[in-house]
Amino acid sequence: MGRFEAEKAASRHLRDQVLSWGASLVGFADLRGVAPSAFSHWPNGVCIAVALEPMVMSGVLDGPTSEYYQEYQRANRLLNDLAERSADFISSSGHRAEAFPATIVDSFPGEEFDRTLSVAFQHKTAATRAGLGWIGKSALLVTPEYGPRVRLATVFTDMPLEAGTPVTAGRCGDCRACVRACPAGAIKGQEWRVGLPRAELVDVVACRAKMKQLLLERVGVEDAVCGVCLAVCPVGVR
Ligand code: B12
Repeated sequence: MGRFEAEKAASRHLRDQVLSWGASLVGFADLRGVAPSAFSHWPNGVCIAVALEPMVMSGVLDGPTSEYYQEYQRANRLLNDLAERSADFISSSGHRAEAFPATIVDSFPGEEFDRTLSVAFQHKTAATRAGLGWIGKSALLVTPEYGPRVRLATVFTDMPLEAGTPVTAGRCGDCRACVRACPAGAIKGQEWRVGLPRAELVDVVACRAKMKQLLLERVGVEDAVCGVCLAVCPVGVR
């Protein structure tokens, strides 16, 4: 078997494993020149997506519900487990790997996070590089299969993998469903392309403030979770 055939077979094997453990979508990203310096020694990323329950999401059309808040936590737990298992699986095949979890609330540098509303690596970058979907007007990853109703995690690795075809522009067209529905009025309505600053898509400060208010009012929990822009997207609705 030649190098490319071996890479292809190993990629297929890894994807099948992670899907069999409960992932909804698995893609491989060439991250060279894209990952920030703290991760630039990793050439590749495995992007793992877990789809959110359609029944739960259909209840989120005008704000967060306690069912959605539980679903959000379930997806995070499953993703963090899948990312760890994938890293272990890759390591056992003789390569190096590091899981970057779905949400890393405990290790967020509090004040710096409050100021930037950014973390060290964006899962959506790995996802578009893996070809799993595009960035919507909502600034969310939109997959053809599930729309934006997926949560994500990434595994960095030096394992040679067959990378997907990068997606570099949005495909929302005339649709403005998320722009109209956002309870914070935070989504500006721009079509995404690689390099477009986040601020041109979404007012993240307004989004976070509204999410906190709505979750407290409707669910009685102090956190920042909403989900309306996920729920109203028409892509991938079955
Ligand atoms: C901080 C944060 C927030 C902040 C800021 C949001 C934001 N857009 O940055 C606040 C609190 C407002 C927030 C809100 C929400 N969040 Co949030 N959040 C994060 C977190 C922890 C870090 C994001 C970050 O660093 N942002 C910095 C900016 C610069 O990047 P970005 O917008 O995330 O991504 C940009 C790049 O990836 C770039 N990009 C894409 N492809 C490429 C390719 C190349 C080559 C380059 C250079 C760039 C590039 O385009 C993106 C669009 O701006 C991520 C988890 C993670 N580690 O990724 C979750 C995450 C983005 N959130 C998520 C979700 C679902 C939400 C909410 C719906 C809340 C909820 N759970 O109900 C809302 C939606 C807000 C919105 N419409 O953007 C999901 C998104 C899933 C998806 N389908 O895309 C993530 C990925 C969590 C997860 N593990 O799944 N969030």
